[in-house]
Amino acid sequence: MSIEKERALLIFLPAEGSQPDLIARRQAEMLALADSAGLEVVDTLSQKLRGDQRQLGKGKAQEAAAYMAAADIDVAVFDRDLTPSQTRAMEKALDRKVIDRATLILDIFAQRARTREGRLQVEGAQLARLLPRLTGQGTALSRLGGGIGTRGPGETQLETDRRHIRRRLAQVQRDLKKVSAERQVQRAAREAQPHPFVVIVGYTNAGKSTFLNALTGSDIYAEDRLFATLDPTTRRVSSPLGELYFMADTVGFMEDLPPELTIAFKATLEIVKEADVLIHLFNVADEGYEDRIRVVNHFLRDLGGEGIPMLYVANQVDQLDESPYLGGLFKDEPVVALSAKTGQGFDAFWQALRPLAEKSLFAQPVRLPNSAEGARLLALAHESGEVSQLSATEAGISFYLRGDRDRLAGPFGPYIKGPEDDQD
Ligand SMILES: Nc1nc2c(ncn2[C@@H]2O[C@H](COP(=O)(O)OP(=O)(O)OP(=O)(O)O)[C@@H](O)[C@H]2O)c(=O)[nH]1
Ligand SMILES: [Mg+2]
Repeated sequence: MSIEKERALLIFLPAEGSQPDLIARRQAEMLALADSAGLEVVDTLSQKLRGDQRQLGKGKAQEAAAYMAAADIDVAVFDRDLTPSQTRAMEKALDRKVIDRATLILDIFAQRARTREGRLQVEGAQLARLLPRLTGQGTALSRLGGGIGTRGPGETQLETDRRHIRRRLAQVQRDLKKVSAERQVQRAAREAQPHPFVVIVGYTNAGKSTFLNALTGSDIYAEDRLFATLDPTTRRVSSPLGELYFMADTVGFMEDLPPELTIAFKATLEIVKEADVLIHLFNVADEGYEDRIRVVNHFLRDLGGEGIPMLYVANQVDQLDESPYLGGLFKDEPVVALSAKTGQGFDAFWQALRPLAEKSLFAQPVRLPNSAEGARLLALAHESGEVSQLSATEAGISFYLRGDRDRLAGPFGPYIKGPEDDQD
């Protein structure tokens, strides 16, 4: 079996009037995607779409077909989503396998998925994408299902039909439910401890994993590849200021992610909703970082992350000659500049994180009455928070309580001890 990379021609079809710098960034991103998928990009071809043109023109297609044959290119990769009929038309015109942007991204995810949950989610996305494309098209099916090489769920689908895929999809969804029950157990274990839960989010390849590694001294997989991380990893981190946090790394976002994929990964990304603080990390050395921040914020809104305190982290400042001006971007939200690689700016990061994390924290002196109700609440305090400086007098049971605000503020709010009741 050959381990040679498949040789690819990238095809860009920018809409008329697209900004040149946007096109350039999009091309760079597509190159990185192809590279991350393990393709060897031999060349790129670009044609501006005119009027209601949706597809590579006939002349251009002939040119591309001749070139691909001469240069021994196996696959044409389009930087856009193609409908099944567009894919078939292009495969015919180019006489080569055709892959669109969504298939490419799904393929990268399929290669990266390590955990059971990750694999199930990717398979679910691939099946969901395949289903509406199964319209009894004979041979086209093998190509659509295949992705790059022979990966993906393609092989079994070759000799099967829609019903089989539906059945498999239902099974995947059932399995995912089971896995998600396991995650609930982990979540309960995390919530039993009174440390703020901090979730790092951002565009793919911004440096999220590198940053979490730098904070914890662990070695989560980080690489100059898109979608290096698929599965969230949670670590306990202690700050130089003495606080303890739970911090999680997440899968990166990207413009135009296939919708099947974002639906499939909703389960994994549930942790966004559970966060006490979100760290939105971006690569400030990247020219298009403002657009990327917007893309990520859009995903966060969809995932229920709105309203959670957010700290922006401008990463990779070591790549800039001078410190970046960030004032114009963020209204009231705090931002710190740092380098996950060199460690510069970390002090400012910890300082900025503390007040945000405290918003999620209940940390108050309380006094409970000497009654059955007081005893019940004391048991609850021990169970859901951290109790210290406990003393019992005739005036009541006093202690200092620390823990998750959502859990503690309700029951203990009425018993917060004010300065005036200090005589006990
Ligand atoms: N120069 C420089 N490179 C960095 C810095 N932080 C991360 N990198 C590099 O950026 C690349 C991507 O880093 P990752 O940590 O894998 O990025 P990520 O955000 O986790 O990416 P995904 O998991 O793919 O979403 C790696 O090659 C890192 O070495 C930094 O502060 N400075
Ligand atoms: Mg990562």
